[in-house]
Amino acid sequence: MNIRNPYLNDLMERIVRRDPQEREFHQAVHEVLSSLAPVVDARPELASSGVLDSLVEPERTIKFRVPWADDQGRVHVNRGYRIQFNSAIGPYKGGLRFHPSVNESIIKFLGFEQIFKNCLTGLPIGGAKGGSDFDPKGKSDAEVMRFCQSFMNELYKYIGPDADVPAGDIGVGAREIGYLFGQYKRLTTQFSGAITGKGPAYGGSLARTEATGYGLCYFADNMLRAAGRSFAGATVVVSGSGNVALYACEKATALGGKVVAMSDSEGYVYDPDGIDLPLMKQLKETERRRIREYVTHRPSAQYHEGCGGIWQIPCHIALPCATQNELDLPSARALVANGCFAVAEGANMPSTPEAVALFQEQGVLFAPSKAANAGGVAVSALEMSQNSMRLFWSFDEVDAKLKEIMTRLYHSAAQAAERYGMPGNLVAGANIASFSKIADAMLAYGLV
Ligand code: NDP
Ligand code: 2IT
Repeated sequence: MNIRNPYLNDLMERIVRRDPQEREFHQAVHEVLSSLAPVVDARPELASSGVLDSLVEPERTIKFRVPWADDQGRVHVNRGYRIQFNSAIGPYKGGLRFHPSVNESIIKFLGFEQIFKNCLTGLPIGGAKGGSDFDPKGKSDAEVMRFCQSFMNELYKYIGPDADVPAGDIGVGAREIGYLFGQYKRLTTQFSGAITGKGPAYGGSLARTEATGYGLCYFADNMLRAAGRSFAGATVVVSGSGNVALYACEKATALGGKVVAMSDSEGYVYDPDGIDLPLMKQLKETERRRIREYVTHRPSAQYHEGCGGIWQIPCHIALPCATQNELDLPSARALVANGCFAVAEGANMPSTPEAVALFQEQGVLFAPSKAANAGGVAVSALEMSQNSMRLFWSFDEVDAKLKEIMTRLYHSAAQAAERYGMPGNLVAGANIASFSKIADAMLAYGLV
């Protein structure tokens, strides 16, 4: 789809021509550039200075091989990535994803989104992302440990507390972070805040585990209340059953919602009595099992094969918390037809552009991922602060700061949307609110 500003449209076309296979990256960039037309109209120097041309090109792409041996001694070679996208307002910051679908386009889209998300937190962090096409599923702890150590044998050269600070994402949780940080510490003889999401026993922030899911609900709560709605009494569907989904379920329930469905990559469960969260955590977080096993413990619940069907379940609020492009146009149509009035994205870019357009047309309240899921990286930045100060804050202190950050973030996106004549459009608001600050920092440095 054409972007109405000719400079931005030409830039988009050049990006597609340069790397035609990077579909996810194009999708993320198109959304941002489309929102920026009114800003570039008002400030033509943003086009003539080349700052936007620089913003869409990573500062550095690191791509490396990761050899590791399985428990039978067979050698496997995976591919590792770290894309250090933009350091205009702080050290590179962003998670690592271990999933067989990982490729350069996916890491690039995630790194690009991270620049704006991190800026929106109001904390001094640049944008990056990394990962590997390694699949931790079905691997023993010893195999995961050897993979993580091999991954870090290369990555440690490029990261550090003032340079680049990785964290978790899909397939990278507490176990992987422990192995990665342990190897970083061995290789560098430094105990520093070079990785976040660490265990509380070794420098991790309390509430980091909960932060993305809780932050999502704090953001959604602000958006709902501004429209005279709330979680109270609402039926909620949460896709995924990983870190973000579990704690979104926990906070949505605490705020008065009833979560009736969750999923994994194979299927979904529908529990009309409300998801039994302790059971779900036991199965997915502690025992790493498949979600289908939920129904053997809760016979009143149903299991359905295929994760996409979850959006057919009637709900008032949808929280997609699994992965990119999991919510397409037919799913969006089903949500709208069933009376859904709000969608808040816990995963990164879970709704396709067509789904987002439908929500906006139909007046569904829509919270885009780069704003709504910023709570995770915000608490990561608070972990960096605690590590630098060699201090440790209580759970309640961190949670209070998270709530304040998400509330401020909601208002800055809502106000930017209003200022540019698009009230309620939080997609445009989030992009505009973060872009100006990043662009100003880049302009201040001059052309390099
Ligand atoms: P986890 O690995 O903890 O959980 C991922 C969940 O999504 C699992 O239920 C998984 O199912 C499901 N899933 C993964 N890939 C697919 C797929 N291709 N199709 C369908 N389902 C899939 O990851 P997180 O909870 O950390 O991350 C979820 C999303 O949130 C991602 O988009 C991530 O980028 C984003 N995010 C994460 C943050 C964090 O702090 N962790 C911060 C901000 C955003 P299965 O168990 O079958 O693999
Ligand atoms: O997508 C994300 O914001 C994350 N995976 C969290 C990044 C971080 O550095 O905590």
